[in-house]
Amino acid sequence: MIIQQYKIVFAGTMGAGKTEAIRTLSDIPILVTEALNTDVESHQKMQTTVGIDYGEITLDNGLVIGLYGTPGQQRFDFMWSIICEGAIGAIILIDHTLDNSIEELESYLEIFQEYNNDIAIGITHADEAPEKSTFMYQDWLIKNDLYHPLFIVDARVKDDIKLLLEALITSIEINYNITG
Ligand SMILES: Nc1nc2c(ncn2[C@@H]2O[C@H](COP(=O)(O)OP(=O)(O)O)[C@@H](O)[C@H]2O)c(=O)[nH]1
Ligand SMILES: [Mg+2]
Repeated sequence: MIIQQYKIVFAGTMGAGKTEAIRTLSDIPILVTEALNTDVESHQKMQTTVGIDYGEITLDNGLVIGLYGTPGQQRFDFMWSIICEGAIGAIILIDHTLDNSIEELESYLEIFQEYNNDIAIGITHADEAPEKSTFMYQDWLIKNDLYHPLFIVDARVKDDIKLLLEALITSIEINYNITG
């Protein structure tokens, strides 16, 4: 696997659409790598393997960005710091159909803000819970003085995920001017 200089990490609840989003965006067939759990202290089972998705997208300016999907389960959180190392930003996907979707958003933001402050949020599966309002996410962000870009997206729809990625890249560009 060629490790790209620039990487963006996809995180979020299980089934939210991380793998699908990477597949939707990637210019190459996505890869799933196996990572070995060597963190014996917090994880007894030495041989646990976890899947990490990998794809790549070439931006209009020719910049190639590696897209990394993190395992969704909380118990694999030791992996996140490894995957997030050197990432220029993160996309957090939250499944809107979850009863505790706000709490999930809060906890993923809390964790990933430690690694990186460039985060875009995608609320997925909204089509599956039309009776549940999606306004609460923006309200919650404002109430908590957070200004991450947030969109209601479907991970299967390329335009949706591109919008999310572009919002993230814009905020990264403002901070780092990576495209020079
Ligand atoms: N109905 C619906 N399905 C979605 C949406 N986003 C993703 N999916 C589907 O949800 C399933 C789980 O997605 P996946 O990418 O495997 O989730 P992951 O665990 O986050 O990697 C897949 O079948 C996706 O196609 C959405 O907004 N609406
Ligand atoms: Mg997945």
